[in-house]
Amino acid sequence: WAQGVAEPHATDLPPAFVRNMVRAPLVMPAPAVLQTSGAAFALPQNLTVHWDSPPTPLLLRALERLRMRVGLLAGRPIDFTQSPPQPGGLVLNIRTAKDPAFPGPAMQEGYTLDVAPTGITLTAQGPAGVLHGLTSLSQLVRQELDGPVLAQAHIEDTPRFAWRGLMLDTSRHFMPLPDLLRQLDAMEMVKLNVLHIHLSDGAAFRVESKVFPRLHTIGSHGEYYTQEQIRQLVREATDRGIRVVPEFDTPGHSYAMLLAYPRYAANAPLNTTDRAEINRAALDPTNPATSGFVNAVYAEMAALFPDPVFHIGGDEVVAKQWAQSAHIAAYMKQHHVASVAALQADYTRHVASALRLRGKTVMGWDEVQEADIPPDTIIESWRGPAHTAQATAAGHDTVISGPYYLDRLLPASAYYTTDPLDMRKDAAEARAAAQTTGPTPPDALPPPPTSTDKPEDAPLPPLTDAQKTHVLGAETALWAEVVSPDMLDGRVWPRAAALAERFWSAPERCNATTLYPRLAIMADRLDLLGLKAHANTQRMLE
Ligand code: TNX
Repeated sequence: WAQGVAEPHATDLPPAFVRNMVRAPLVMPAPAVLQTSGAAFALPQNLTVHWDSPPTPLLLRALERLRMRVGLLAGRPIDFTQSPPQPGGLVLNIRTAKDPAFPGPAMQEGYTLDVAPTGITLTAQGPAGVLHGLTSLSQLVRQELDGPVLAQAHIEDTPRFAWRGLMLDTSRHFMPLPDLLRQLDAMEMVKLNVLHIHLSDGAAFRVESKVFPRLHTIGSHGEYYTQEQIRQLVREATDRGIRVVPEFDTPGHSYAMLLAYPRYAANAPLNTTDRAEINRAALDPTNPATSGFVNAVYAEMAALFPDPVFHIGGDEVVAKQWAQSAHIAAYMKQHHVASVAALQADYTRHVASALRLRGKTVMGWDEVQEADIPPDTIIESWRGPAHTAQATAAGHDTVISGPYYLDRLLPASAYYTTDPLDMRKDAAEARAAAQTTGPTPPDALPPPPTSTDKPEDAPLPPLTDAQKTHVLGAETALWAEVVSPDMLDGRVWPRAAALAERFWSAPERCNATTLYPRLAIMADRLDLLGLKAHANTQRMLE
């Protein structure tokens, strides 16, 4: 919005249209199938819950969250009774299978939900499907003048992408644990299932280390998560079906680690306050002790996070940092290392194989694919579709984040209209196209390039079906150079709700025309969960 893009304003829409929209059940992200007659029935004071097989403690906690949320959305408390049903009372039947892959890359998330005055039935493929079904059920509650009602509906639902992430940068600004926990509640509400947490960068290293305590005593400026807090974060995320993928960025973006342990630095001195310098400092990959140090740091950190995926960063190694260092240049010559990229590849292979022995799948920003790396490395594409094309063609599983950087301050619709599989350059091109040709319908391709377009901006050929199978999904990212914790909710929400729909729903289920009124309602719901999702909605709509 900073660029002042013209957007339809919610209040520009016909009032009847908005009213109808609000009266129709709003489940966001849009389910694959939602059938409704528009009818609704009074929400009872008491709901009897019947499980077809004994629920795990995790599912019982999910049910209690549902009870709390329904109470908030309904404006009055509701009681749940475990079976046997009371005569005449409404019964919520929950059927689910066990899913040993929960929570994780292969968890089963599908569910069906039937809501009628004669009873509610939720049938889920596994625990993740139960969580999603309960969330959808809560979104069928609304307040009418004569009391809260439940919309009658039949829902069949399953996500388009298995990886629907939110990346938060806790290095540039520390985000205290309660701020993160609030994001988990909001993520559950919109079915985002991966919290990618950027825990180390030039600015700070944010996790307590028992092996290398200077990492947090020196490297965090006193603001870090204790290991117990990390366990709590993972527990709360797991409860909500959310995976936590940690990132500790090396060999670039490592000033904070080097401040603590300067002997592994490529360049001295390390006494700057210049932000660009802090961003540039890199590890010395030619010091034989460096990868041992990193392996030990990674081993300690990897043990804190049960998810199989561990993100090693790998972005923006500034060639000069290494090439200008006399001893690194001499090493490269002596060992016939042809380029800085090849040097980084050697380093990546080293730390990746150590992580692999610990059962981890390694993930890195798209720079890590500039040389030979193991095929099971997951690539996070942030520099544009060419990198997505390259990674998927090489058989790497890929997560797309470049078009979804929230710190670029684009309006919600500019992010929303960019499909992860669209091979246009990014949301900026989508906006430019919208400005020259009128509003871009969802999923429209950009106009053909004109002669003034730079060649690198030209649309790329679409991904082949084989390449598409390697796109795990996408994530929206908030870099926090200029985002303090008090600004967090307003920067992320409700725009991340729009992207959650883009990542969950099939393109034909995404509707840009109704996006803003729907986001306004979602922001209301998120505020009920304790967020400040409305902090920026006015600006978002401008
Ligand atoms: C580039 S995106 C970075 C981050 C910055 C971001 C925004 C990426 C992998 N690296 O270190 O925070 O730009 O300034």
